[in-house]
Amino acid sequence: MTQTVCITGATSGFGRAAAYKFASEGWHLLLTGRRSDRLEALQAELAKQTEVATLTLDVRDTAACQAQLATLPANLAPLKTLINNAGLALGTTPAPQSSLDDWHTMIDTNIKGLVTVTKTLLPQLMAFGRGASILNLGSVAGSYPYPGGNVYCGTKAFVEQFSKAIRCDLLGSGVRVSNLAPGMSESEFTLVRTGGNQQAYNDLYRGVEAIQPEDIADTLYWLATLPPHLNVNQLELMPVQQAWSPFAVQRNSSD
Ligand code: NDP
Ligand code: 8X3
Repeated sequence: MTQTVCITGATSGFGRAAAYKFASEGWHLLLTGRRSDRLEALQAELAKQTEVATLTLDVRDTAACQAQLATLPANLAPLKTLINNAGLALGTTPAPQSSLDDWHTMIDTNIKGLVTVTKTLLPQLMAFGRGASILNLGSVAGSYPYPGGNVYCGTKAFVEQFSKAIRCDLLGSGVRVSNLAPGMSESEFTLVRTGGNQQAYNDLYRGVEAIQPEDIADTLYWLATLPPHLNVNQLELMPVQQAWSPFAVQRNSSD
């Protein structure tokens, strides 16, 4: 039977690597993102291996998501797996210095966009039933706060809890839901977060063997192809070279 995966944010990083992985395993692909030039290049490359459709789609555009995702091209139906990957962090500054516009963009993309795509594709995933999956990209930021993480951490906490809560609603449908929560990973994510600061990117990854997009692609593929009676609720991945720090304590200078 045809196996089709829809990947949001396929133009870069995890999503792009997942497109290559699923294509190499013979899955059909529906790839979305805002950068149409990258989608066209991906389609030209991957159509040599499998059926590929691309949609230039901003997940913040609810009407466009509903119009374009409600019905899949015939050669892609039925949809087995949705990878809710499109997302971003903007800024690393403490809350008082952060931009409210950036906060809203993260909420609109990581929360509202993910919810819109999920709601729109849910009927198709439920029609597939047993074996279907929704794989959400959370983050360690959803569980462990850090300075400057403010709204980004909040959006990923939402993704974790939303993933678990809709599992309750989908009980009996056969549709699985997983929250994949990676730690430090090397991708354009850091350039987006820092406004294109290549020095910040180099400094972050210097001397660290970070998670690579291909590691996440392999994990997503493993999740999507688990036996249909198994649901991984939550999966956290970190580089071996990353761990937690002690709590910060603010002491009174007079004591
Ligand atoms: P990248 O920046 O490499 O990729 C992000 C993708 O999201 C791009 O394809 C981008 O496509 C897409 N995207 C962003 N905004 C929108 C939007 N409004 N509409 C549609 N697509 C959008 O980052 P990663 O691959 O590293 O990140 C992927 C996911 O994993 C994100 O949700 C991120 O929060 C999460 N994550 C990342 C970690 C990391 O350290 N890198 C660790 C843990 C989780 P385009 O610009 O073409 O629209
Ligand atoms: C990305 C990982 O630690 O930069 O979600 O927030 S982190």
